[in-house]
Amino acid sequence: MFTNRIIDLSRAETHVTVLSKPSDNFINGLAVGDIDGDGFNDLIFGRVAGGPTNVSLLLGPFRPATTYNLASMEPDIVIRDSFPGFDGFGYAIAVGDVNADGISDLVIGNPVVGREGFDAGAVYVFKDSPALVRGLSPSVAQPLLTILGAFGGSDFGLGDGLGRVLAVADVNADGIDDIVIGVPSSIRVSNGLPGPLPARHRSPLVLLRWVEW
Ligand SMILES: [Ca+2]
Ligand SMILES: [Ca+2]
Ligand SMILES: [Ca+2]
Repeated sequence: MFTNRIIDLSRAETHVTVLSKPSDNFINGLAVGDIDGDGFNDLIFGRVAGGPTNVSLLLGPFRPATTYNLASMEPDIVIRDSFPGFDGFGYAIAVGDVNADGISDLVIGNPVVGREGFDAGAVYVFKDSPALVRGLSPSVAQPLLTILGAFGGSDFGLGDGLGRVLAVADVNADGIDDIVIGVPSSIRVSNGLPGPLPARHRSPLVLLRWVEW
């Protein structure tokens, strides 16, 4: 039994390590799930790699005591935003079977997708597809569903920033995974009218359940 144990990564031996290219970076989004339905969990992560952000997948199983160095190998799958030019695709990533077909799906946020000049943000749902299962790399992936955040207007021009925070789980216990979306930048004014200061500041969590998309 571990009690108040501290692990110092500078001294610990990791089971599996994934290294970015020296010129690249991983970004916030990170998730684990069996996207291709082969029974082995896969690793999904957002990254900046010489251009707009993308979401990359390494398909399991992972060999123990192995370093996967992206300086000398490519990820199995790379997904790029279908709205190029907004550099936040993969800021948040979650995995779950949201359409109840038995295979995990990918839910990806891009909080800087703009609408009329404001960071409204968007959340995409990518169904397991033949392209994903075969490990192809669609340069522009077509999501099964796109959820757009609200833009500025009476929200003081901030936009919702949808896609910064995500979770997928069966919240309402109907056996189907639901999508939970945080809206961190949402600012509303009282009675819906613009004013000099927000009368209240709400950061809602939104729950979406599957409805035959
Ligand atoms: Ca897998
Ligand atoms: Ca599914
Ligand atoms: Ca549910």
